[in-house]
Amino acid sequence: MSGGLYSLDKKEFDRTLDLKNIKPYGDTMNDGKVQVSFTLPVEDSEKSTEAARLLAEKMGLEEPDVVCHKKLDREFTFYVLYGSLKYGVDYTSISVKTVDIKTMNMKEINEYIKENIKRKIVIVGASTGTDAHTVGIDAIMNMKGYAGHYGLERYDMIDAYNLGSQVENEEFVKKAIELNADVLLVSQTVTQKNIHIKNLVNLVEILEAEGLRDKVILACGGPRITHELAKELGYDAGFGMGKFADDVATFAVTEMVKRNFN
Ligand code: B12
Repeated sequence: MSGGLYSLDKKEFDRTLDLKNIKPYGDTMNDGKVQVSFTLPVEDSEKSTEAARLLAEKMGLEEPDVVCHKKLDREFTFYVLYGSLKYGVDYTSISVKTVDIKTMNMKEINEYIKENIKRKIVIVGASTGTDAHTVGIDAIMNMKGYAGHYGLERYDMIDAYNLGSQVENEEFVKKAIELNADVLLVSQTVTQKNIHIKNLVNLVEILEAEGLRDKVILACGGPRITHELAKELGYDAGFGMGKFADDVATFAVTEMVKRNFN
């Protein structure tokens, strides 16, 4: 009898796991159980609850249950549904481009800079364009850091300048020149209508026009940024959720040494 991931008596991995058709795990292997939530722009009624259920079926959920429907307003209702996803994916065929580094801690990074670059480095960061989200760039740069990882302002061997949010690309580049930046960090949170792509590309174009692109390490980050996307857009690296100051600092300093920035 199989009781989920491990059978109770043998503590053995569930052999019914099929990596070629991997499905969400709820209670037992391959049950495909997921929870979805969304809002419909209609009143809370039996009819709209049925609409939510039918939508879940169209998403590929078998036997969906509407477990919560809550009126948000006269004409908006919020739903939570559970169901079993029909689809799986071939896990063995997936390959993802990632930043290939072994992250050092703050102390190691400071030592690395002292030994290999032999001077303080300058990092300038901002949330650019119309983007008003500051929490991401603050998490990376602020002295106190985020989730137990000190921000770049705390590093002895780094002069970190956080320009804040809604910084125009032209202004960002002007400041980078003024501060003689080695590393530029861009945070982008809003991706509506692909605004992040236009904005990120625009920055690369300005840097190229100024003849600066090869003279700086350029990295971006945000909840919807991947390393692959960043590379495609002309950045040296991209960092998403769950990445911290030590990740980007490790990348930046090792890249500086690789590219003889000292
Ligand atoms: C707080 C917040 C706001 C606040 C921001 C206040 C502030 N001072 O930052 C306010 C209310 C202003 C706001 C406004 C808006 N917001 Co808002 N907001 C959020 C919210 C709730 C949290 C974002 C956050 O702080 N996350 C915490 C940080 C720590 O996470 P993070 O940014 O991902 O950062 C981590 C990594 O991504 C990475 N990282 C981030 N940047 C960088 C940079 C570098 C260089 C590196 C290395 C790493 C890195 O490191 C961090 C730590 O791991 C999210 C929803 C959510 N729950 O995520 C919506 C959300 C981001 N907002 C959203 C939207 C749509 C808006 C508005 C357009 C709403 C509106 N219609 O007006 C406006 C846009 C305003 C503007 N011009 O930018 C959407 C974005 C959807 C999209 N993909 O485009 C979200 C996802 C909400 C949603 N589900 O719809 N928002």
